[in-house]
Amino acid sequence: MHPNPITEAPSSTFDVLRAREDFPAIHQEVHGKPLVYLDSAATSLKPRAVIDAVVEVYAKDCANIHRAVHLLSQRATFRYEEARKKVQAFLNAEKKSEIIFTRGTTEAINLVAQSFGESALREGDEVLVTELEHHSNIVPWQMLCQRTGAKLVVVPMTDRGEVLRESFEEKLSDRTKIVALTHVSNALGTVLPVPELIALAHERGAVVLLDGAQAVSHVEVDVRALDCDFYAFSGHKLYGPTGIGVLYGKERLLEGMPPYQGGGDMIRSVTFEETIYNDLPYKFEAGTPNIAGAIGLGAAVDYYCSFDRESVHAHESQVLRYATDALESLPGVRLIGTAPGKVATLSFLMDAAHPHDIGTIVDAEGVAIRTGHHCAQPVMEHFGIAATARASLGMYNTTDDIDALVRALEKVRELFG
Ligand code: C6P
Repeated sequence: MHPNPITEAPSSTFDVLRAREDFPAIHQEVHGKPLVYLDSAATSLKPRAVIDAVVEVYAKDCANIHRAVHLLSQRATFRYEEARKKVQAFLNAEKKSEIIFTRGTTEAINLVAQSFGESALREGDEVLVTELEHHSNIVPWQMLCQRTGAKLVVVPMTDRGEVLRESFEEKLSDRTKIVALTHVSNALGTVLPVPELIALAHERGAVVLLDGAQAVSHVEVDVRALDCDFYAFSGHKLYGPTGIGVLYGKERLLEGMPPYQGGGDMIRSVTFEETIYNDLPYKFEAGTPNIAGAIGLGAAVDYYCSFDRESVHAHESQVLRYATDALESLPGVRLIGTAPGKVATLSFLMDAAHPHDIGTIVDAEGVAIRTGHHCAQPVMEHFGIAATARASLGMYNTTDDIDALVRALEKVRELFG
């Protein structure tokens, strides 16, 4: 059992072998080999506590929320709203009403682009993104620019995969109304210097959204210390269920934004003449939400916070250093993305084989990695490549996993020469 995060301080040493016991999916064989899971940037494995929480909702507290007086509905509503409080505390948001449940990061960004973006942007205004963004933090803004006549401006990255303050300042202007930045790059693992970029954007009066999909499980996130205006993340990359995510927004901004979708629960009253919208956060949660997903996300936050997060991050950094050294010493391997301070992700190429062939051969050895453009085609374009192989870490990975990856890559070299 892990300590209760509310009543007990987590231990300052991270016992990875003990943590591994919490993740049932790790303990299986694929293709007759023990699974080595190195694809947590795509989705993390789920601990038993999260699986149990979701099962319990369907087995016991199976009811719709905010709608009925019967006990099951009251229990489900209570647990859903408790999950919101857990996320509030996790992000250090000032108010529970600033936490909106969405389907994931993608929906959270689309919500801001459509609701805030359409009311805030005029022709000639600018939306600033970086070359490092995931498609989810490009396409919604492109669509918004098409609708409003605003312009999408891109801050370039360096060949190491960094975003420099000077390049950012150069692209920022008095016409910049929205700055949408990834906190951590999914393709390269770069951690952007978001505190200083947010401060610069605010000096110009722009509103800042951070895409935290890859950040929440690898770096400390405090939305008040960062002073970001919006923060988006997905539950499934934080050891939680798929189909649930979060949009944090400053109350002042959320209050002024029109609803994103219309339907049940987002209204206070409806007549054919007029609809009065509900208060925050319900104004942005139309229809029956992913109740079990939100409760499962609450369990994931509890689970993750039951560890001393600094020691989890230190463990991941140590495994990443080990992996970087190991891959750098393999002949014919080239790392893509070498920004100092990067986290959890290693993109690489091999002279011998195409990334998809690498992925297929290492899979036969039991090693799960992702190959392709990682929904970050502009990053690939920067390096003049179509795809990379990507190994990405979760808290449960060990240096043994990296040794297994290296052995599998040696097989690739043997086969492709
Ligand atoms: N990246 C990856 O393998 P959703 O799909 O809404 O949960 O998250 C989208 C998303 C947005 N921003 C970043 C930085 C991301 O990494 C992702 C998801 C996965 O890298 C799947 S493409």
